[in-house]
Amino acid sequence: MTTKTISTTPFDDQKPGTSGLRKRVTHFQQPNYVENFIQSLFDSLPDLAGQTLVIGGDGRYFNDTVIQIAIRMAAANGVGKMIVGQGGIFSTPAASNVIRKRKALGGIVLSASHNPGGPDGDFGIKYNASNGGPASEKITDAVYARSKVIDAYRIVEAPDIDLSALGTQSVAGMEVEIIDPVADYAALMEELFDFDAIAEMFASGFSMQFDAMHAVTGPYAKAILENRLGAAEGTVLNAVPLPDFGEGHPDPNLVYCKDMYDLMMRADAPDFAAASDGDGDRNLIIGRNRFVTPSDSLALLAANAHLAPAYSSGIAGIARSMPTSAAADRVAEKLGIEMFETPTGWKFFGNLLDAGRVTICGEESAGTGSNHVREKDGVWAVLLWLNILAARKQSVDEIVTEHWATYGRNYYSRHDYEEVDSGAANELMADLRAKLPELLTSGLLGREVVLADDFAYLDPVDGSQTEGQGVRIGFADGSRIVFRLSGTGTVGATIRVYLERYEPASGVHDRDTQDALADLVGLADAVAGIKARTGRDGPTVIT
Ligand code: G16
Repeated sequence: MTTKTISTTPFDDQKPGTSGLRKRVTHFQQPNYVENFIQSLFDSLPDLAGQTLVIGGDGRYFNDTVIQIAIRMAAANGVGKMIVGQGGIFSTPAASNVIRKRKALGGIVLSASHNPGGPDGDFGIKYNASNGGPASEKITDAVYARSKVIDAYRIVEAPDIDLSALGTQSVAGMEVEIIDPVADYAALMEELFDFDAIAEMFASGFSMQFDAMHAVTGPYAKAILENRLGAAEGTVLNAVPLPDFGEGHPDPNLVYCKDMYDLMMRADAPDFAAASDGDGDRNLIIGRNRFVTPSDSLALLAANAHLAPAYSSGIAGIARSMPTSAAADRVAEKLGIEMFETPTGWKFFGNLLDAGRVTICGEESAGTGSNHVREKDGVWAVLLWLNILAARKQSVDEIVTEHWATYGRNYYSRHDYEEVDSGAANELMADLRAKLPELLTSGLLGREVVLADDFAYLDPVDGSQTEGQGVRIGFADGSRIVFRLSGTGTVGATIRVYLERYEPASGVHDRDTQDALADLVGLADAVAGIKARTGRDGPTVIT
């Protein structure tokens, strides 16, 4: 088999976003687009020769094609061994676990997360480092810099490997090991949680639904919930991963899981419902008659984590992304542990987790996780919830209501304006930044403004500084509006408006969220002129 060096010319748009490079499938299908990005990655990993890399993805359209290309390129670039999930499958947290367990140099995870798939859908490539976590900006910046000047890539001529056959194959002398993508992950979950208590809860009639959305978590949820924990057959819905997610949108929120939400608001609902996204790192949690916001879920999981064996001696600290509500901060305060506020992007939690400063992390974008891997983890969040429910023997609604009575409630919502004109969105953000000093001195529509800045983060572990992470406007009563542009969209720009109002422990906790935040919605539009600038009547998605 021969190694070929193929001449190429650079693309100018291979800058990884919040979580890797995400584009339309058709964009990735341009000649050399995938090869350029993978070669730029390999060129940015100085210790690649002879090392082990992990590869797999969420099974979306184009997954297999890119795996075959990456394997041939790895062989040509001197990689020692590739570990591949059978069928090309790895959930993002399972890939993180395998990278750590097998002491790989890193891994290539193929996913566009919660974005739709199929020939006209989205695709993505991200790199995770040896700690199992998303590559730091140092690495992604290097990949981008390389992608702008690349003039050749290396690839071997070899037939496709058989992705379905467990065991070892060889590609131009490089070992390729195909492993069960579920086994190691399921074993890890069994170490972390009290499976006996959860199984007993199911045996005594506890009912749940888990919507895998025809995405990657189907095989994981079937193996763990139904086969190991004894949940009724059929608990896992849409369990078979499909290249186009059954034409669905694998984003576990109240828009794309509306049927599940409606079911859970009925008197005859199951006890618990959950869903996960394309690559299995996000989660949606709904109890009978109670939707749990991701920000509240983070706070609740942190406050109750000690009920699970893995966290029984307490948690070291909590981290949340800046736009996530401050509900978890109150838990950290009560527990007397450190609390960190980081920019959006799981990569910013890695150093804190590696340094043992935090145990549990979470984001408003439906992500929670812990130090068991270096990614957010949808199935983990569901299992921790189940462990807590089994230990407390209360309903989700009771647990949430008690939590608010203890800590107060952070009414919270995110309004997204998707696929708006990029120029208009950038101008909106620039104008907001320019207004910040004046807001501090003059307030906004009669409301005193106590915080007006563009969030910057100083990483306490490695001292790196990250600027321009979102405009924050805070009011005297603890309410807050945050504006930022999404780093994961593939068309135009997505403006995210995060709204939060704190109601103390003694206050009213059963108001409708949108009603409770209505004044902030008005203030947000007044200061940013969103409707006038985007021509939209209202948000595309409200979560
Ligand atoms: C990714 C990141 C998360 C981030 C989310 C939304 O999640 O890993 O850290 O919160 O995107 O980012 P943005 O607001 O920039 O769109 P995922 O699940 O899409 O990989």
